[in-house]
Amino acid sequence: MALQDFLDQLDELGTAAESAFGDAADTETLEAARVTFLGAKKGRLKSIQQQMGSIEREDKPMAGKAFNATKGRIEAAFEAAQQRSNNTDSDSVANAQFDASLPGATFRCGNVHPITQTIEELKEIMGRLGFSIVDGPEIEDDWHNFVALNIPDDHPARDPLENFYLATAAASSGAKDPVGLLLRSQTSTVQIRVMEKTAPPIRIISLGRVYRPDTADATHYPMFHQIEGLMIDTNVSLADLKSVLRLFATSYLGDDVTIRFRPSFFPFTEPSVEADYYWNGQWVEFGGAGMVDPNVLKAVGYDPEEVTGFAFGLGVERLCMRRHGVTDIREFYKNDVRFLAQF
Ligand code: FA5
Repeated sequence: MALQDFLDQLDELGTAAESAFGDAADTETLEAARVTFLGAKKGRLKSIQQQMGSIEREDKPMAGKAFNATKGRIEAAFEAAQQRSNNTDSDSVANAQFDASLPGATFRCGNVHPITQTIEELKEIMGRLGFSIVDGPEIEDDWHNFVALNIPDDHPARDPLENFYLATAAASSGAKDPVGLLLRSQTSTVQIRVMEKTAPPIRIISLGRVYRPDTADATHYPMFHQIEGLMIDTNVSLADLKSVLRLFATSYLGDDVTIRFRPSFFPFTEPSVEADYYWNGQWVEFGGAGMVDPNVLKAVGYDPEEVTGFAFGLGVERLCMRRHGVTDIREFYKNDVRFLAQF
């Protein structure tokens, strides 16, 4: 057989195969076309291959090369057609299953985190008692977290093991005393910030995150929230503190709540008390409080002979736990929606 005739046949076969595969509308037609062109025994490609034996010896290399190229071309056309057919099939399966009368997929609505809900409620209760809300920074300096609160240099509350000092932020802050920058360990810092800028009378609360390197257990977490209250005026007494704290506790926890005050010590209050509530057979501490120490009043420029005041700092998580019967503070921060969706 002449080489040119062989090459012409190959070319014609390639074109015919491409068109047959391209036209195949379903898998049966495609399979039939595959058998016609690529069938192992009687396929048209196979029969052309058999004709190679009659080609002149010196033309054989060229004929072989052309044959392989055509084989590749036909196989590629088949694979492309097969791919198209698979896609169309899966589309048609999806289309067949789509039922426009079915209700749409429902989306679960998120809800407000229980601690955020508690914060909102506490603000509301204290708002009714005439306290306004102020905010303070979470990164604090030595002055507001310790010095102005009458916490001396050698006090254990300053220990690096009790605080999250910020080495990086401190170095780059340009603050007067950069070594002392830390994540605030209590919201009492806000008392100082308010008194520095405002003349008495004062009646504020501040709610926010505080940080302590406490090991997490059922009642402790290294990041938690406090509500700080401060009232400064002429003739404010410990009796006022007691009434406000009792009203606060019963408004949030319910009239049946039993609370008690224990004598305590805080460097920034004198006298100081610890407030506990009774729950699950034991007393749980929910906050500290006391009459603002005269040294603190002096540090912010007030005259302790003219004004007095009380302050308190309560753990928001502990209040929320009591209210909702949560026995482990860690549940609030596991981000388990099965827990969070209950509030
Ligand atoms: C203070 O932080 C004082 N600043 C409170 C205060 C304010 C006293 C104003 C006087 C005047 P204390 O360290 O006890 O006090 O913390 C107050 C409350 O925060 C505790 O009673 C407790 O309810 C809560 N609390 C303390 N540590 C944790 C913790 N790791 N996890 C969760 N709650 C905590």
